Amino acid sequence: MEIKKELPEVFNDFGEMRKKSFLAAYEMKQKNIPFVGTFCTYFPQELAMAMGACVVGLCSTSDETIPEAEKDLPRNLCPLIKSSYGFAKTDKCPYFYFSDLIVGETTCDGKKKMYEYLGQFKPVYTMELPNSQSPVALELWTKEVIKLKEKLESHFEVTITDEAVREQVKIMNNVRRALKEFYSLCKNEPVPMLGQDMFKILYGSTYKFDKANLAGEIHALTEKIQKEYEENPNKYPKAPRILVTGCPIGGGAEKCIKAIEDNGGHVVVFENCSGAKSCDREVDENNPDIYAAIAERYLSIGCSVMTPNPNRLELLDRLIDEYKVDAVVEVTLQACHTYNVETLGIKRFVNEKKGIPYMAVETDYSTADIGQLNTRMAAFIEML
Ligand code: BJ8
Repeated sequence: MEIKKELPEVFNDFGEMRKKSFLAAYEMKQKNIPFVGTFCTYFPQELAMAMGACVVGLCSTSDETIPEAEKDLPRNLCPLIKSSYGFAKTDKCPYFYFSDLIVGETTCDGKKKMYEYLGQFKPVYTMELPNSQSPVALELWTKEVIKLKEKLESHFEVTITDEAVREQVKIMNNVRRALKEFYSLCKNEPVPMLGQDMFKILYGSTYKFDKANLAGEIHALTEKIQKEYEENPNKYPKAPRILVTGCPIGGGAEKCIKAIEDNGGHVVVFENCSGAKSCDREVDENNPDIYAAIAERYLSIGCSVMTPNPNRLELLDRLIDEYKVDAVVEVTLQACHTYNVETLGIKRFVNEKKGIPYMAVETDYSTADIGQLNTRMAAFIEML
């Protein structure tokens, strides 16, 4: 595969992918392709893909529908939850509209309670995600993975074969590897692309529905960036290298990436759900029990809903070393208790174990704090 367009255009195309794919989704609906709407990285998407369904992320990331959501939900709730509920209530999200079934998981308290209300608008199925990664928890989660397969089979009146699941596992592992290879470009110093552009690809690729061809497309893009970098390695001058961690940061919260890079830093890696957290681990294709392999891989995601949450530290530890990170910025959404409480542990780990500076930013999807964000980032980056 060859990418003909110039890089800025490719980045912008991916940046617009959520909107651009509305039409593709509509066309798929016309062909009676089922849609499964999801809100979380813990959703084992290979199962829905194995019945030919399109899996679409429904987490909304704009403050447009928050006032409507606040008529029903508490104001001091995470903006991701309010925004997602607001889009469902006002029927403004085409992906929600197209979804035949919504699958949630018992992650944080706000999200799992929201799923109960989403049932007013769409059929909802909630998987019981344990909040730890112990052997007992894995046993429960493996059963939940099998129960999900059975639910999909009964809801859509289809049969999901083990072979079809294995095939989708291979496809998704290829996508994970390709994305990992892509963002690994930023191990280079100076960087070959901005964090803002890297994020557009990572986030936009989740709205590319043809997963079988996605890995090839990402490979081609990686090669193109690599080639341009070899020709012009100093396009972006050396700058402090920042790792971003914390809550998902699509949409309104992308202002934090911009604030870092407008004030002299480069985001070299994202640990969040739109970044390494979703791609780092693969499903073990050689495990004779493919459902156990899927359960094992998904349960190991290091989200703050887990107690304890050692896998987040393990991933951060590796990324800080591999990407020669100078400082960590943690972005949390207001009223996200699990991530906000975990900031203390992350700060201690980054400062004491890794010996580098750390800053936490609590934000929402509005533009109200952009001035303050810029001031704080400028001061932080100048200190590095
Ligand atoms: S695996 S990060 S997508 S739960 S920000 S709604 S935790 S109050 S989004 Fe998440 Fe899955 Fe974890 Fe990833 Fe609750 Fe926090 Fe809001 Fe959150």
